[in-house]
Amino acid sequence: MNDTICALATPQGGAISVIRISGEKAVETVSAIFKPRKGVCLEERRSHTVAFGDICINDGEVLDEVLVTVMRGPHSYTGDDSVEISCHASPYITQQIIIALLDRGVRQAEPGEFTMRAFLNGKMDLSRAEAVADLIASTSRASHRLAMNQLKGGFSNELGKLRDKILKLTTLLELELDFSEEDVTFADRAELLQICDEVDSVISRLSASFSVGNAVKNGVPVAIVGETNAGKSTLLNALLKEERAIVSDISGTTRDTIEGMMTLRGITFRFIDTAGLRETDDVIERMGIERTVEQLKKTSIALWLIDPAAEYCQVEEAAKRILPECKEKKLAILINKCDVTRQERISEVIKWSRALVAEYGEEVEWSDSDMWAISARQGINIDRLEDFLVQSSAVPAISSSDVIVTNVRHYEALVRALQNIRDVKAGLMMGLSGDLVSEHLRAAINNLSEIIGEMTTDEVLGNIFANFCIGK
Ligand SMILES: Nc1nc2c(ncn2[C@@H]2O[C@H](COP(=O)(O)OP(=O)(O)OP(=O)(O)O)[C@@H](O)[C@H]2O)c(=O)[nH]1
Ligand SMILES: [Mg+2]
Repeated sequence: MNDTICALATPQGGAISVIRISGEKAVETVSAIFKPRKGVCLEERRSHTVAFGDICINDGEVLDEVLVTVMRGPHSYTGDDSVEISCHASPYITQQIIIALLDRGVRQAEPGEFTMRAFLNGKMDLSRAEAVADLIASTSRASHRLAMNQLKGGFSNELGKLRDKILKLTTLLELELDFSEEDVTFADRAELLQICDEVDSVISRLSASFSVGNAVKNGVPVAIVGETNAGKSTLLNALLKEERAIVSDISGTTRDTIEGMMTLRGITFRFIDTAGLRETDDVIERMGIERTVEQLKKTSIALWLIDPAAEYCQVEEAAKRILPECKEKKLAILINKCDVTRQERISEVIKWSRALVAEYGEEVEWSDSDMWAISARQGINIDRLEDFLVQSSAVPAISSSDVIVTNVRHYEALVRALQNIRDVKAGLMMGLSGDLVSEHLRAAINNLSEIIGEMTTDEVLGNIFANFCIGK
């Protein structure tokens, strides 16, 4: 049986709170504690109407004046009868209303349970349900667009078309199987191969879009690296425009990685400030330095900060650790503290750095114009850095019809489907029999079905919805 659930759907603070109730007994339970000021009781009201009245608990004591919205299933978000109570946002009031509901047999909802019910009731497929969480978490125009496109079903439609194509392949092959006794080859294998190629190219495009989708959703990772005291934490704070990391003139101030997100011209970046690189006997600092190198591996853009007051050997030491990890990454070399450094010295450090990149920076995406002097503390030439970041992010502008994969779960299923389609192609080309080939076709269909949730286990569903907020 579908029991009735409730949750506070709005955060603490603000003027109004919304309590959501959904399930078979939603209307009658709220009706038991709600007295409309005018008109008939809640049970007799039409769907999708709002009633004004009082919440009365403990023998008729008026707790609050509220608005109650009734949405009857199946035309509600969850597909079940649903009620929303908009009350004043006092923690006492919301708590008392929820206690009154629980006393009448309603259960507190799990995170994402309303959306899970919408999925189980067939109101939306799984990839659209996941888009709801992305929409709530969206922080930029691009991440909002991606979530909205997915919610509107763009991705689901594309998957539907793919499945139809694969099903067509299966049918053609099965036809061949049915008549195999008579030694007739119905399916023209050239035609089958062509359909395979079409499917391959669509899945390839979708899975390749994940790198963009992931960057939009989670931010383009940018590591800030360099020797100790170069001013990395100062730069992080300057970029984020807040005092996120501790800055001091003591070498080795930052020991762990510190992250901060910010959006520049519609693109979200995730900046990672790291422990300064130097030889050290300090165990904790050494662990921090190992993390720096690990972080560098995971990012697509690196900012190497150099303190022009450093000795050549210190800069070379940092170069040896940083540059080999920057293969195929965009790199900017920033000569910091230009506010207190003579121009001749800056020119000298620029000359060293150029030579060091030539020596240790094989395959690094870097050109001479990707090196300039800044002052992290005074904010000098930070705008040039912002230009560099936006140009290097490789995140294209996203239109409202683009289908881009943003979810690891979808990406992994697509990669598996692609492998199966490639196995089908190989089988067809080797002239394998239809039944051997169709096994991979069925597997590919299953992979796509996992994404929209036609084939999922309770465990998978539990994991997905556990990441939602309570009340959604
Ligand atoms: N004059 C000047 N000083 C700066 C500038 N940037 C940073 N500093 C100073 O340099 C010192 C070190 O700065 P941090 O930002 O802590 O350096 P860091 O690279 O994070 O150092 P570690 O965490 O120890 O690796 C501090 O005293 C900063 O105020 C700058 O642009 N100009
Ligand atoms: Mg620091």
